[in-house]
Amino acid sequence: DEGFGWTRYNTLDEINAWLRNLSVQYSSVVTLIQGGSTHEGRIIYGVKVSYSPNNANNSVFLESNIHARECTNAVIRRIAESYDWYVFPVFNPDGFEYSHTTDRMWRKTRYPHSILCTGADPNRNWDYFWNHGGTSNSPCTEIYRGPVPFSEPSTRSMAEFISSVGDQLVAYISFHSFSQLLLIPYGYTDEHLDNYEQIYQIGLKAAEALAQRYGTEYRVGTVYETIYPASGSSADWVKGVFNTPIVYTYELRDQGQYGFILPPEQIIPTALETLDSFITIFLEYENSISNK
Ligand code: 0X9
Ligand code: ZN
Repeated sequence: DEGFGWTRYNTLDEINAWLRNLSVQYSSVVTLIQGGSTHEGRIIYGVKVSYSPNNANNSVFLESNIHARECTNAVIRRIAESYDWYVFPVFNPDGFEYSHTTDRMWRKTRYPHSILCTGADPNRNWDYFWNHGGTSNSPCTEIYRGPVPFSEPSTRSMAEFISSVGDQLVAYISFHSFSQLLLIPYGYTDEHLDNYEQIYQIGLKAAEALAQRYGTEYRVGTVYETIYPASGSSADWVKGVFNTPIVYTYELRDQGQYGFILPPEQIIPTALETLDSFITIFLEYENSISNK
């Protein structure tokens, strides 16, 4: 066992061990968090990174791998000491483990909703305009929304955790793959947010910064304008319930050549270009509030 690495896809145990090591090695800054739990009894681990007790109301939340097969393994850097960071690399650990051991293309949770088909789509299961389009009530589909909102222990427990810091968040970012998109809420309606234009312009600048490194092209917009309607996502829930100023969903590389099985050589380039866009988002956001 080589332990955690940035040039390959890590297992759940390796990622959790890495989070734990960070919290031991940088104990004055990094705290290990048990955010929630899953149907199969796993704990959903994250870290809180905080350089100053003054940052509490300037917090940023990052989630990835709510869809099991979308191993992103990317992105996280200490770009700023001026925010508190909540980072949850594996939002769906049951699915993630299953994707590594049994079926690489697994997407959903592992909750046995029907005899024939396992799991619900954890990004259709959140309780904000749940069942408002772009979902299915058939347990055998990839977009099964679950029998009721928050039927999945993982989404329900993470919603509880997010609620405990929800009012302190200035940003919430959800990482997915693939398609090279920077998505803006909402996914349940084609009506634009009040400040859509501002968020869109920030998004365009972020996409421009991202493209500058390797030429990777992103499109910016809502799911209605780019892919397909989708209600019950974590991003919609956070935006709708807490009105968090900055909410984006990334669909990382690529555009379908490799799709979910992106070659590991692309992990670091993906992380670096994403970080470029990320820094732009925060700088532009800081500009926009200081000019108000
Ligand atoms: O379908 C999804 O859940 C996401 N695409 S994926 O191919 N990774 O499955 C897009 C969800 C975006 N929804 C919102 N941001 N509302
Ligand atoms: Zn996804």
